[in-house]
Parts: sequence; structure tokens; C-alpha cells
Amino acid sequence: TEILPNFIKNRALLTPDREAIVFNKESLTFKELYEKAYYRAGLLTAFGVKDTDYVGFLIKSDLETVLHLFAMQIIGAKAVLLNNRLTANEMTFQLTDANATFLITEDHFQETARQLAEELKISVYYKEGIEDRSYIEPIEKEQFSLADTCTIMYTSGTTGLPKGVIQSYGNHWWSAIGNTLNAGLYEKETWLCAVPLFHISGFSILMRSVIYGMKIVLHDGFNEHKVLQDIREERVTIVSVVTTMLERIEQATNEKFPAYFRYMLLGGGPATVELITRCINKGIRVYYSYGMTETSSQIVTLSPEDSIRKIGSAGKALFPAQLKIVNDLGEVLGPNEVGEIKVCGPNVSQGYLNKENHLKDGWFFTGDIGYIDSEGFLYVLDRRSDLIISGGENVYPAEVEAVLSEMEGIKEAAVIGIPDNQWGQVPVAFVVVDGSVLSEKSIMKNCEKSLAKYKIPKRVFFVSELPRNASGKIVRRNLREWVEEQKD
Ligand code: S0N
Ligand code: AMP
Ligand code: MG
Ligand code: MG
Ligand code: MG
Repeated sequence: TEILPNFIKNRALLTPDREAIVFNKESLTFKELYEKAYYRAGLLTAFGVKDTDYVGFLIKSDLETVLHLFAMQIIGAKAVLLNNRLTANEMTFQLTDANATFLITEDHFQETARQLAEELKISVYYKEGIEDRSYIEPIEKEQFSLADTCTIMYTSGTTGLPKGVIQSYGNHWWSAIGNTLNAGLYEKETWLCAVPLFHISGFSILMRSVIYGMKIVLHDGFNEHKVLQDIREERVTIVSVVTTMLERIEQATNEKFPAYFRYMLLGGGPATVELITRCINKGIRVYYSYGMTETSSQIVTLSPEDSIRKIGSAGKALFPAQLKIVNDLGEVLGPNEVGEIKVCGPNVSQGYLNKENHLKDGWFFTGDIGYIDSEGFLYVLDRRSDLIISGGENVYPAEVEAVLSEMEGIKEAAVIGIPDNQWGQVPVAFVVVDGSVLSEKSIMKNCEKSLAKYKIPKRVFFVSELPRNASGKIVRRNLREWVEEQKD
């Protein structure tokens, strides 16, 4: 297998004095970033973290988080990145599955961390108060084998049970290379990260930074006004966004973007032609993309030069990757024929933790539906497993349905996504009760223990039965049509 030098160490050697990161006006060069991360690696070593450990991260975006994430790479330990909007129950599942031995967190999540420590055999390390910690010289990984695991990010599926996507150093490397072969790398490139570091949308920006030697501007959350301000103050050239964020940025400004601003990398779910058109009209260049946790960020991207002619398309596969459409039998389909999207490339994850290899001859079957036109442009029509995407966060109907069906008084449940102005889509539920008297409110309240807020149905409809097809599968289309009719 291929060997590369440790990314962060090598970057500090190559361009020590270049600016690496800005957070709340505090800025570090690559040398400083590396030295501070190295020091955290020593703190983690003294805490007991070794290269073989899987370490949960329950964090927000700040400088200290970034330093600890790079400290993991210096040691070679694997980071299990938790979506911080999840409930303690949901996190428990993931940390158990990953067999995590440590949890790195911060005061803000104390309550959740305490619950996790009670449930699991896990040592909790707080990012705060590093002055008082002991230090042991870390055993530094001089080089990476590209097959080595770097990060784990959980994502659900048809069953509703989350699976840990294994992202290797090679996956991150090739993702960064694929991006820049497509979009180029400018001398003063500055990438703004206002997407979470626990998603590949955010984490991939850190990896591009050390691989390219590129400055990033990190925000502790998303605020469209702060994004617009920093595009000017920090001379940002690229911002990663999901649809909800782009919508809010577009709405918040009427000013022309500065000439040095290059583009918004738009991903994580569908975008309307209408939104992209509004952006084009305001001079906001957009690279619309298709990608997922399993592809370590974008794998198909539409460049601005094609954004009008091919509007609605997610673009072409990045150079290192390939894309095909197949039918139910796995046979490759021709131009404009609709089928399942399958992808292949060195950025594609080799598998999920504790699961059998799911690739077929190296190809990953995404479960998404679409077609490729005669020029090779991908159009995504429908998503895997009835996946609902709310503000860039995934809601799997099966996961919510399982929680609802478990509830006292509920016989069965079905969940669908309905259009929403703010979030793109939100989940709503249909339940069949066993005669008990249940209110919409009490059901929603009951979900709070088991489900992240964005997964809790915004409406609960009581029905006498669920529409099913001959094989007993819920016909979600009928439910969607019913909701549509209620509106008129
Ligand atoms: C959209 C975001 C920014 C909204 O967060 P905001 O406004 O900061 O909300 P909060 O202040 O935290 O909470 C206020 C209330 O809103 C509720 N809420 C928050 N988020 C959601 C949501 N998504 N859906 C529904 N409700 C939400 C809160 O619960 C709270 O409620 P109340 O007031 O009742 O307590 C935020 O959600 C966000 O950051 N979204 C983006 C997440 C993301 O990055 N997703 C992408 C995941 N996919 C990938 O990473 C693969 C694709 C990819 O790599 C990529 C994607 C995008 C761009 C580039 C790439 C790439 O290829 O590099
Ligand atoms: P995640 O791994 O959480 O980012 O979810 C990835 C899923 O988001 C994909 O499998 C698609 O279902 C959906 N998705 C990503 N990009 C697009 C896009 N451009 N259009 C439609 N759906 C998308
Ligand atoms: Mg996901
Ligand atoms: Mg906010
Ligand atoms: Mg029940």
C-alpha cells in the first residue's frame, strides 16, 4: 500500500510561515498549528490514547477542536466524529458500535458526556484546562499508509441503524486532489468553514488545508451575516454550504461579491434551479455538487461555466472518480436512462465498521436514483431509502418509525418528508394507535429522548391504517399526495 508523509507534519516542514487558520481573529501559521497539535498529542498520550484507539469527538468548531483533531493524526488514533445535535441515546449507539475508549469533549456538553460516561466504559477528556494536564512525549506517526483509518462518521440506511463510515487517509487525500484538479488552487485561496467539523463537509476543509497549504477561516456555527462580513475582512475565496445556508446568504445581501471571491461549494442535498438562478443573477458563483459521507465529500461537481447550460445537474465525476447508472440487475444503462447511481474512486470508503465489505468490484451503490445525459452530466432525481434532508441533516424514515412504533399505544407508523421553506424538507409522521388516547404533542415530546430535534416529526397525523402495496411495503407516495391535498 502507498505511504505518504504525515500530512500536518509535512505541511509544517514545507510552508511553516504560511497562515493556516483564523478563528475569531486569532491566527496560526502551519508551524504553530503543528506545534500546538503536537503538544495536544502529548496530552492525549498522557491521558492514555494510543494509535489503536477509537476516540469519540463531541465538540463544536473552534481552534482547540482543530488542534485536537490534528493531534489524533500525529498519534495515528482514529476520530469518531459525533453529530453534536444527537441525543445521548443516539451517541451511545455509535460509541458502542465503534468500541470507543475515550471521549474528547468540552464543558458545553458536560451533561451529555456524563450520561455517556455512565452508560459506557469510556474516559472523558475535556478540551478546557489543558494547562493542568500531564504530558508524555507522543509517539509520532512519521508517515501514513493510505489505507489507514483516519475518521469514522456515522450515517444510517434502510434499517435505520447507523453505520460507521470508515474514511482512510487515502480517501481524504484523493478527495482533496479531486477537488483541486477540478477547481484549481489559487495563490491566496482561503476557505471558509461554517459547516460542522463532524460532517465531511467541514472535516474535508481541514484536510484540504494541510494538503494544499491553504488558509481556512473557521466559524463556530453558521451566521449568514458573519459569513458575508468575513468574505470581505478575511478575503475568503471559497465557502462550503448546504442549500439552507446558501438561501440565507443570498437573502441577506444585495451587494456585489468581491472579485477575489471564487465560489460557493454547494452540497449535502438537492438544490432548486430557482435558488441557483437567483445566485447567478447576483453574481454569486456556485459549484453545485453531489457527494456523501461515503465518498469523503463531493464526487460529482458542476463548474460555474456549465451552471447555466446544465442547470439542475450535479455535474461530472471528479477526475479520480467514475460514475455509472445501473438497473435492478446491476446492468449499466445508457445516456438519459434512469437507474441507481453507482460510484467508484480512491475517495470512496472501503466500508463500514464491523460490517462486511459492501463494494462490488470496487463500486459503491449509492441507492440514489438519477441519470447521466449524453455529455456525462449527472442529474439526481431521488434519494436513497426515502432519505429526508432537513437543512443538510439526514433523517431516515426507518429510524423515526422505529422510535414511534416502540411507543406505548402506537401500533405502527410511517414517516415522510414534506417541503419546507426554511429547511428544504421536514419529517411528518402518520400513526395508527391501538385505541389509546394519544396527542400529537405527547408523541413529539416522547421522541425527545431518542431522537435529535431535527428528526422529530413536525406534525403527527392519526390514521386508521397505512397504505401498503401487495408486498406489505408502505406506499409513501400516497401519504405525500395526501399531505399535498390538505394544502389546497
Ligand atoms: C443549516 C444549519 C446551519 C442551521 O443551523 P443554525 O441556523 O445555526 O441553527 P441553530 O442555531 O443550531 O438551531 C436553531 C434551531 O434550528 C434547529 N435546527 C438546526 N439545524 C436544523 C436542521 N438542519 N434541520 C432542522 N432543524 C434544525 C435547531 O434544532 C434549533 O431548534 P429550536 O430553536 O427549536 O431549539 C445547520 O443545520 C447546519 O450546519 N447544516 C449543515 C450540515 C451539513 O454540513 N451537512 C452536510 C452533510 N453532508 C456531507 O457532509 C457530504 C457532502 C459534502 O461533503 C459537502 C456538503 C456541503 C458542502 C460541501 C461538501 C463537500 O463536498 O465538501
Ligand atoms: P450524507 O452522507 O449525509 O451527506 O448524505 C448523502 C446523501 O445526500 C446522498 O446519498 C444523496 O441522497 C443526498 N445528496 C447529496 N448531494 C445531492 C444532490 N446534489 N442532489 C440530491 N441529493 C443529494
Ligand atoms: Mg449522513
Ligand atoms: Mg445559530
Ligand atoms: Mg407500540
